[in-house]
Amino acid sequence: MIKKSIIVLLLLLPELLFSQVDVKFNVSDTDQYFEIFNKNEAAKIWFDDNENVLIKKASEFLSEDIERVTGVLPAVTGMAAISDLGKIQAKNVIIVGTAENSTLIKTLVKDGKIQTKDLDGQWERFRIQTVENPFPGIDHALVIIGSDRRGAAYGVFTLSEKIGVSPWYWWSDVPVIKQDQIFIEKVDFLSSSPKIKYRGIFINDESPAFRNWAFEKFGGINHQCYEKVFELLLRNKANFLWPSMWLPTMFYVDDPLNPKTANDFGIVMSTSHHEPMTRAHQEWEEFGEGEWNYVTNSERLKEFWKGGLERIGDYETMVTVGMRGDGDDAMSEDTAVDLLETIIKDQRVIIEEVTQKPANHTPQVWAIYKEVQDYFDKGMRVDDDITVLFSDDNWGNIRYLPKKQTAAQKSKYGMYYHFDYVGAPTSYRWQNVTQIERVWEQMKLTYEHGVDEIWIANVGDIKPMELPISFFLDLAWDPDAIQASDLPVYYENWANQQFGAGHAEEIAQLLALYTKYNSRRTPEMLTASTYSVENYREADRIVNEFNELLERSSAVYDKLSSEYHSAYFQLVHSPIEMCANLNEMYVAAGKNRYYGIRGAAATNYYAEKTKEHFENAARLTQKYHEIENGKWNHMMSQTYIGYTYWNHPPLNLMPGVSYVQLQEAEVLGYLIENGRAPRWGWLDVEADWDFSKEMPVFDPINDQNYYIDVINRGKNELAFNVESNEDWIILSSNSGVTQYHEMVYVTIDWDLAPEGKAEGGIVLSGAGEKYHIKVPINNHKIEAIGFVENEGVIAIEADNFSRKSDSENAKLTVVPNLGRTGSSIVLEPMNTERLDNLERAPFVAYDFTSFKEGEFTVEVHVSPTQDFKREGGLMYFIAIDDEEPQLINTNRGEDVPDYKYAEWWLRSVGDNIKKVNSRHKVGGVGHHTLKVWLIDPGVVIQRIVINTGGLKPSYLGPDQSNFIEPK
Ligand code: REL
Repeated sequence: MIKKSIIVLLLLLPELLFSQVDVKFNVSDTDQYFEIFNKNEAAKIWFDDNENVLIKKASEFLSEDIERVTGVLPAVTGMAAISDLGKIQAKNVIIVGTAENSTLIKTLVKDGKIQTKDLDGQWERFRIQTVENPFPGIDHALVIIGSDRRGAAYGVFTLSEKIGVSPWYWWSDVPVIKQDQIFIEKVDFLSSSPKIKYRGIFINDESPAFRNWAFEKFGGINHQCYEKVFELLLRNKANFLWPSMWLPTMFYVDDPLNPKTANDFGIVMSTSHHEPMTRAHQEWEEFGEGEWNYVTNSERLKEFWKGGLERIGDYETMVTVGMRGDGDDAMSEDTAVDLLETIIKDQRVIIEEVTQKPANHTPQVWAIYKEVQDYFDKGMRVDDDITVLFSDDNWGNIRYLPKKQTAAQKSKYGMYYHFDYVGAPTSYRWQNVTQIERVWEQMKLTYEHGVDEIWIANVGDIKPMELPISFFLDLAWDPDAIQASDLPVYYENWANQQFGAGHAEEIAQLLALYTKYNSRRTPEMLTASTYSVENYREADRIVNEFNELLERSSAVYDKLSSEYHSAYFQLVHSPIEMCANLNEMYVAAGKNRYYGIRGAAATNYYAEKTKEHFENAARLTQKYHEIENGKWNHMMSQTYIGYTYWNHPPLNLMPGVSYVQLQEAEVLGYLIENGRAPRWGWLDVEADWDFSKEMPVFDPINDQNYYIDVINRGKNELAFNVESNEDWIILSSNSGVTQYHEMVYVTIDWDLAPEGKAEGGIVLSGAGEKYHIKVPINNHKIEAIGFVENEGVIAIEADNFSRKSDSENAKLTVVPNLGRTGSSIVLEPMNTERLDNLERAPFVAYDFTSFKEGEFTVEVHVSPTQDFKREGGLMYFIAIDDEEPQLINTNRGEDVPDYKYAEWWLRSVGDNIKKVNSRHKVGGVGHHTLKVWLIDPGVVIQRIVINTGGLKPSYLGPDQSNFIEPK
């Protein structure tokens, strides 16, 4: 596709940072611009041949990227000597190099054409500058200067993105739009250094998907495979990798060219938290002797580690120090601080011996993962040059953040975060379940607590984690550049980058919503009983939401030009389609059980439905594996249905379903919305069983619509009639014929209804039976304000406050889309010390109306943030009306640490929520105000449920209550 006569200004994050570099694809007044490509002629690309090989690589990537856009491959020349220059005539050249080592660039500095002082000694900065008549015989130059080799590469890839090459062009087949001109506005742009020094990913838990894919496509997880990974990292301005290690993968052993290739790409290699001294876990199995135990086998271990250090040579490496047990386990039952201190001391001696330099000349990291936190908590510290890498709880909740350092303290900190995990309560490995909003909130918290040396995310198989990978690495470049209110824009820019501007807004919403829905409960943890079939129409709501998303996604798919289809399928449509199908399968299985124990013919229908969706799941996997002629075969092969414990099932296992034996003749039965319907309750609904023969109470403010679910209990079709005995009772239908079941909806005509409390009735008849159902109403005249009680509950999304008051030094910020249902509120700045003086604490107030008075329970739904401060818990104050505010600890009862699989933790990460309760005495029917004061950062309020006595079990809670504006 050729785009003509449109000026396209790409505004991509992090290009909010780099927006001064302004690329145009069609201009008339060409003098104002540097010409990268025009009329089949491309600028030439020069670099100094004596520079680090990454400069050559970056120059070649730029040339290939220009070819991707224009179809013409610009010539790339490595200048062996500056004297070569005189021999060349060229109109436009792009010069790529470092300030320190490029003779070309140094000559320009000497000639006073550019200056590079502000790049001296800087980390990964770059300058993009246009220069007139840079050298004799050359008219114009575009100079991309790095403060170091990676800086130069990031400058190149910034330009690549601007001309329309997405970092995901290969990994997700994002098309490159063809242009017949590329110009860049005359510019002198100087980037900042990234705020986080080492930014990277961990390819982990990569079998079967990534591993089988790599073996099929590259013959192994070898340097050809890693070239693609390293390129992806550079394009995302990352520099750091924990390589694939799932047994029996060994980065340094499997392909001796792996480390060299990493070094050529400028990627700093390291090994994961339990693989010290660069040696992959599997290596001990292969080359070690004896036990993995420092008490009994230290000499052999030292030898083994020395071998690791010897092979890294002068490649940039971050050496993992410390020791955990064999594999991802604790080293010993007790926290043996002395032993671990000795181990790290001995490892540093090995580092000095091998490198012949003081230990602090080699970057090192000590990972505080799982039980290692105990060592830190017991006071173990390491030398300042070793980065202390804290971690999340494997489920995206930061476990600990350091206290503010004094001027004399110089500790360096990092963070290890997860988008994928193998472990309790149940592994999550199949789809992206991470909301970028939670990443923003937790990593911003991390950053504002001074953790800025390393950020690394466990990304599983890389695919399908493209979106959170982009976001994590963009945020790591500059966490200050993305505020909560920018998050919707981030989605949009990302969608724009992959699929063009046309549908970016809609695609942004699809991305935001599918990740939200998946974050409610991981696909692996879904069961037939996750969402309530019985209460709040929850199960249907989940299916409807997903199917509506799928419909919207299909509409976009149809509208996008076909070149985008593959990328769109990979990045947007397929996760929606697969997860919609999966959720519908579990809801069908839930209904199978629901109708089964109520003896309805619908049982058999939902058993078949479950199977259809299960079979469809296999088809959808197949579809993914077939795109791009099988380029991504295996990538979605992780099993995900039918977990029976934390580890994945060997094969997908359909949820169990039941069938009922039906008699031939039709039989009438019914169930009432939100009503009690005990198992086997059909025995005789007219008898005095504990069974609802009464609909919930209708009132004019909530103006409810409730259903009667007419069920058939026989094989033959059931014809039924429904009649009401009052003109104010409105039925959605008066008769029907059903094989399985059919809903009849009941509403009230309030103009005709009597005042106050009254009762009408409905008669349901068919197959020789007749049932009487009561319809109670309360046509009250209460003046409602704010959120209105319905069936004993008031549910409020946190961002729908009636008033908000920020204080002088702290404010409440809405994080759009964060949470299971709506948006959330958080306290900023995130390094605020506890605000225990209420006068200084910001608050939100929610108006609501209750139809009762008495003791209410308020459930505040907060994200499962850990007590990262270790100061007794993260707290808020809460009060209704004028009562004394109560101090509530969101971490109360969390005394057993997460990694010991504490009950509180298993529940909170599984549900991705914590419901924190407080009791309140509320006097008077009518208008009240609930106030919440946030006093600790990290408390993320998602929603508030006020239970006046009617709350029923469900996963997400009732929908938000009706809201009445104050007059
Ligand atoms: O998520 C993690 O960090 C761990 O599950 C893994 O690093 C773990 O060590 C596993 O791959 C071990 O084989």
